[in-house]
Amino acid sequence: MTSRSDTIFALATPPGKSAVQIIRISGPGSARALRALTGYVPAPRYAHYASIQSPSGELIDQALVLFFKGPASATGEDTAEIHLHGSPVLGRMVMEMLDEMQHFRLADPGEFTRRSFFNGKLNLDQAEGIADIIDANTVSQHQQAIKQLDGALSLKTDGWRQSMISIAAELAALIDFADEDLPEDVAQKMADQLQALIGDLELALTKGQQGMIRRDGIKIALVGKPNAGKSTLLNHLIGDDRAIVSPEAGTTRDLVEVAMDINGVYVTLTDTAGLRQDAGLVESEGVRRAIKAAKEAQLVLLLVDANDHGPFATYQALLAEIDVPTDANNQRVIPLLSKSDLIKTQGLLPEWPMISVKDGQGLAALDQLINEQIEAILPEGEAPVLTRQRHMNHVKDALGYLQDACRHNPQESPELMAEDLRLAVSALGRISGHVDVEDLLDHIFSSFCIGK
Ligand SMILES: Nc1nc2c(ncn2[C@@H]2O[C@H](COP(=O)(O)OP(=O)(O)OP(=O)(O)O)[C@@H](O)[C@H]2O)c(=O)[nH]1
Ligand SMILES: [Mg+2]
Repeated sequence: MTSRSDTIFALATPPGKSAVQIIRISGPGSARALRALTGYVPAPRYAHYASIQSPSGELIDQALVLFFKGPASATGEDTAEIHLHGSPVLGRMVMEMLDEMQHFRLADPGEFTRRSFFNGKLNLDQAEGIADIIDANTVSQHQQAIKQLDGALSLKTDGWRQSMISIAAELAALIDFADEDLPEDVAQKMADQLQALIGDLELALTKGQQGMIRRDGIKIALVGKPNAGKSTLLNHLIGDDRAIVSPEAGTTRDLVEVAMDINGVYVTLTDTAGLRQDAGLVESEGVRRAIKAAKEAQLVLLLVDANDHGPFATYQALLAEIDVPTDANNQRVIPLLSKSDLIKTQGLLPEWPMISVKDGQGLAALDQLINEQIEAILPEGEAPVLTRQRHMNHVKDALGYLQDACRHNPQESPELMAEDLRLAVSALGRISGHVDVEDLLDHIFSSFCIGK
């Protein structure tokens, strides 16, 4: 049974040997724990050098201990930190001592942050920001996450909510004075305000696609017929011998995924099985996965062997097979003529980049092309505030209600319009956790690890 009145503890640093490890404690027993371990409770917010002793009085470690009196703490409760030397056995000994104490237990994943939320220290979107900061692999992911922790998303959605609430307040006045003559432009003014809000939400949704891509990383898939040189190119791009290369057609069967940091953007490169119709059972599964990877990628590098008899027809056939729209906003296909060292006539198809991993032709240009594409998918500028599908879903819901609200005439049926606005406000409130949040909590906090 987990209860919010329990005192929880967990290792806040990664397991394993290190210079220092930190055990965090939160709950009403925090002061009691420090007294049991060190013999006293240090003054709040001051670091104290203390001897940690076992229940039988043996010295276990010399440690730094801190006490924070709630509500002035990260979780809003009494909390404590014990900075021990980084020995796993020592960490276990102290945690076992804590576990022996009454109403103490190991924290569930994300439980510290969950308590911060319940005690009003964080909004839900800020809690997600913490998870994203810890998970960030690149500078741009970090920048987006710190903005969210700083409350950029709550600020935006609160602004929208306030605008909707003020329109709803005007509608309430219309309901109260239904029989009186109102200025003619009232309905028009409201329609304009609603349209402006709808425009804002639509723009945020469009930019939110970029926010999600920045958070999850840009996916680049290498696709082509067997033997086109995909694995060779992957190995070159990552500077490592990751994928098997051989003259045999059908070498790559499974997806080979490699994560990279390209100019601060998190990018996953995926090498795929060569596409062909007459593949055997295992290879067909590889082909199925290759097509799926191509559909999920924002950028597809479509390799056609420069020796191919009809490169353009091959390109068309491959395009048809992966069935990826070439003109979609966040999805692009770039044809590449590979193994250009093998053909004598250059400029076969002047508009297609020619590359040869063997003699290096076109590789610098390809790097530049990939950089340009990444910039096109994630343009510089103000970072988007919506970064997760969850945010997008709530904003889409709110948008739907606003569109419904627009269909009513505020003078004829102000109450119906007000109801749609209430629903829109409530949908947006779910982003920061202002309303009806219980059902969302498990989902959000379950992705945290223990000690957060
Ligand atoms: N001359 C030349 N040969 C290349 C080049 N790139 C790859 N090759 C050769 O082409 C053959 C196939 O290369 P891979 O990289 O295995 O091709 P693939 O597209 O991954 O093939 P599958 O995994 O079977 O679909 C190998 O023998 C490579 O050495 C190149 O730029 N020039
Ligand atoms: Mg291969």
